Amino acid sequence: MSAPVAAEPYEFDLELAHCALVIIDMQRDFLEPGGFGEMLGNDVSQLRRTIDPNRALLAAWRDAGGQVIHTREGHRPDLADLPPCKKVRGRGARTIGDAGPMGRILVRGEEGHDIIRELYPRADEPVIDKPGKGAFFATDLHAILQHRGVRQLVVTGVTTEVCVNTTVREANDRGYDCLVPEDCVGSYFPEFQQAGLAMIKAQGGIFGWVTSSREILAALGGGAK
Ligand code: TIU
Repeated sequence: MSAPVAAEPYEFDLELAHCALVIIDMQRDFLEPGGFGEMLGNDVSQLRRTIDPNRALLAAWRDAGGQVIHTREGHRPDLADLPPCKKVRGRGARTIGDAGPMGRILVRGEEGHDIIRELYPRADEPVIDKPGKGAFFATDLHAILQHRGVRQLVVTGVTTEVCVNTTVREANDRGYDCLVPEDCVGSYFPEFQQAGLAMIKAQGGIFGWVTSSREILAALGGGAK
């Protein structure tokens, strides 16, 4: 059964039984004051405004019995999966794998790599550790979604124009319909927030649909199954 969600460029027919909420990279190093993101000079408040809407959506989605998947961007402690170009990009004094404000930067198992406590995964919710920007590259996400009969994704998290956009594009090419609630995705750069969302819904929904969490909550409240 599907429930209509008001969206752009047109209504999205949410089938909860075949839809997963995919929360992208809500990690301490990207969102918390004093983390890697802020160390690079970014304004983390631009990302932190997504925490409350994500928390409300996650709670309602769990209550409705929907599937939830979390992702984290990061690398093996031995950095064997870190492309040399990603290591040196930006010419920073400290880069991925080096000691950062919350442990080694973007290394699995370190404090800064973990998901913020407000959106912490439940034990039954898969966490996808991804070495790239997209959640499908070099991960088992597609296999997990296929085994669970998932055809649609609600994609939230950070950042809108980088890991969210890359994941939506990868998902679109693999045959998933993607719905992105604008208040649940964030960018350090307001102009990229706007452009990142505009690119998804342009040309009749070239990569997917854009909505707000309010509309998804309304569909869930209306008994989406
Ligand atoms: N998760 C994610 O978007 N990773 C990034 O590197 N984002 C930036 O905006 N740099």
